[in-house]
Amino acid sequence: MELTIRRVDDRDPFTLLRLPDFLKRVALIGLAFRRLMSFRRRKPCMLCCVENGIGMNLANVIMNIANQIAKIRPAHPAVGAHVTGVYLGDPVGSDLVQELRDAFARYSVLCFPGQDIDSDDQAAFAALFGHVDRADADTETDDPDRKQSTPGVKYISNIRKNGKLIGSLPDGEMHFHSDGAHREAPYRATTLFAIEVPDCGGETRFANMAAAFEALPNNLQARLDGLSARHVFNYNKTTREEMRRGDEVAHAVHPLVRTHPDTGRKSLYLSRLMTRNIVGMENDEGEDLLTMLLDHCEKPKFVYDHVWRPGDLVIWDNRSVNHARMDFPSDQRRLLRRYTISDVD
Ligand SMILES: O=C(O)CCC(=O)C(=O)O
Ligand SMILES: [Fe+2]
Repeated sequence: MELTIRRVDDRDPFTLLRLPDFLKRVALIGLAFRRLMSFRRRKPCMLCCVENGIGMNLANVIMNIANQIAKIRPAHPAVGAHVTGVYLGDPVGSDLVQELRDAFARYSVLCFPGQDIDSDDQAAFAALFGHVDRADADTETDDPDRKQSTPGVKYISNIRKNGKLIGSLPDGEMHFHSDGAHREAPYRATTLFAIEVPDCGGETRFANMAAAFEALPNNLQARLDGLSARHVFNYNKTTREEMRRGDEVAHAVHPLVRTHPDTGRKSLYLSRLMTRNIVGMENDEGEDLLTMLLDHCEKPKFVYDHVWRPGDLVIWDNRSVNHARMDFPSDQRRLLRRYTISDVD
């Protein structure tokens, strides 16, 4: 099913051609204005008089008119959608924000292809969905996220300069997980912007944990609701087997079934990489239950594999999806820019 929202697709002139003449003209004026606004933002001194002259209210009205067509197309029957016709290097018109939030609640993963954005643009986009994390590097804490963070932005990359990694989570396969499950307050959402991607492999996989919960028999749902699980994390470990070995540095306990605050849907909150055990079931029975649930929620019917192209901006909801990464050749460069989003205090 396709949801149409108002926004001009300036990357697809044929979309414009399908509009009635009047709307085409309005859209083109809006498009030109948006370009002007974008230029003004990058060269503020030269064009500030234009902004003052027109006034921000009028600017917003014109941009909203220009937001004629954006298409949101499901990426997979269970999870994810592609959003085209939205250029995130420009200010997003006010009426579009709610539509994007609604789409985010509905699809859990949104991909905006063909973006040309800097880190400020990405942070501004992330701020539409919550509080953008700006944690300072802090070497005293146990939390590996805080140790790794520069203020806000983080790079996911296997690129090495003078033998030293320029980013985190560098190489190969990474098992399913939910960002920040090892923290008392996990991350609400994560954004990744693709700068360099390998020719093959390195897809990010998204599993709809609400659909996985809903597909379980009622008696099992009732049994799980009320249980909790312990989650661990260490940035140097990307598979369950590695994570189970030795000295995890950070952990937290959360309910095994969570209710999404925006949709009211219940979902499973456990993952192959991070969930060490179900609390009170540190025996074979608990391990069997965990293994069964992990296999269940990774079934293809719940999972969308995102094939990256440079310029893709993806946001996902850690409250309703797990994500993983497929293996990729070690001699190919991969570089993505990341911001996480937390609940607003
Ligand atoms: O590299 C990827 O595709 C995903 C990395 C990841 O898990 C993350 O950024 O949270
Ligand atoms: Fe992650």
